[in-house]
Amino acid sequence: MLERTFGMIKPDAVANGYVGDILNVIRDSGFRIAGMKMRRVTRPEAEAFYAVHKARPFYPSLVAFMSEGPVVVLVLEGENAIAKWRDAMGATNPANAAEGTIRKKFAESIERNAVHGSDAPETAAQEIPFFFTTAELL
Ligand code: FUP
Repeated sequence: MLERTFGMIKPDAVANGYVGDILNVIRDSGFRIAGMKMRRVTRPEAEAFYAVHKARPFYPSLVAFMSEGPVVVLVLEGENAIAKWRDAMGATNPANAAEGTIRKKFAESIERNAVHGSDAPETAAQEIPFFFTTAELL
């Protein structure tokens, strides 16, 4: 099924100079880039984006990290794009991520883990319009 997913290159990976490397993985995985912008995530945006984790002990630190510097937000299109992007990302904790995955190669830690990807169609349907207007999807 042709799907769209929301992806993000997080502040650690942008600051570490990995934008190009991660875009190369996106190309090699066969995605079409339907939307892409560099911007900052404000603190209120980070709080809202990760509201599902509000009660978790790592939430304040996660919100601070996500708003610390520029990110690249993406809409990736392809067959089974949601699962395919999650596979390319690897496990949340880079220590558990498979060889060759983005997080294995580029993440610093479970928090500073280089990339985000929607985990289900319902999440993608919320996350894409959180960052993109219809006119920005090409
Ligand atoms: P993922 O979908 O792989 O990004 O993982 P989760 O939705 O479980 O977690 C969202 C983000 O919270 C992770 F990307 C990083 C952060 N996190 C922590 O900082 N510590 C944890 O123990 C778990 C998650």
